[in-house]
Amino acid sequence: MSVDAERGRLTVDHGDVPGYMPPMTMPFRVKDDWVFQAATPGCRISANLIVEGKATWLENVVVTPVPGPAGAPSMIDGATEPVPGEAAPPFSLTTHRYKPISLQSLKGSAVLVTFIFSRCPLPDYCPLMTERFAEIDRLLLGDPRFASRVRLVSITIDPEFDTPGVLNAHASEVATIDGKVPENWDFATSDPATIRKVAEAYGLVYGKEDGQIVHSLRTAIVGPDGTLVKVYRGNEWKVATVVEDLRSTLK
Ligand SMILES: [Cu+2]
Repeated sequence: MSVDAERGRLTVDHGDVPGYMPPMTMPFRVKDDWVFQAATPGCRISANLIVEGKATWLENVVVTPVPGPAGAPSMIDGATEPVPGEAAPPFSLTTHRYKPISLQSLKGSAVLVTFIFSRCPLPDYCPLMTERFAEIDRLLLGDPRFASRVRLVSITIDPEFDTPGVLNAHASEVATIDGKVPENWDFATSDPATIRKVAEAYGLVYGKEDGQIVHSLRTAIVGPDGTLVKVYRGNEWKVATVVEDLRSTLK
């Protein structure tokens, strides 16, 4: 995710380290200087995590570079970290209900936004985001007045495949509460260029590698006035925290 040669650290969005820690985004110390030349945001690395007393670092690092211009588009094109307190990056998309949806049209509601794609094979990535959104919405719906002031939007990063129709089927499969997709939850898509602009404005890094979509995770709360309130990186965030943050956003 980022390279800090000066402090000798790589921030890595990593998978499960079995028996040691769950997937998360965090900085790791690396002792081999060459790594800081080879690694760039968006590249993939594999390494051994060494834990010795209170010191930890990565060893046997292998860097797989970001696909160049000949291959898939670079994953770091334009991704910027959005800033809470500023106006949230706008979007104007089409939902799985074949209706237009824009951040502007959701003014007055707190909006919880995340990025997913229907074919995501990694259980701790998109499927987990969707599971958590369902859990959040289930909690919200227990308090209908609160629920009526919150909108959930899951934006696909695989728009070539995830048409409104595909998202419609996907939502009925994974996002139903009491037998239907809640009214306040939409899955949204658009053309690839529009999606890339929106996703990158929310800090998402993604691209295709060997036909697979490789991506980071971003979930954000937008306040009823369109201000970006919170951005949760990775998948470490808790349902209870988000519900709490939504409540204080609407206070
Ligand atoms: Cu995914």
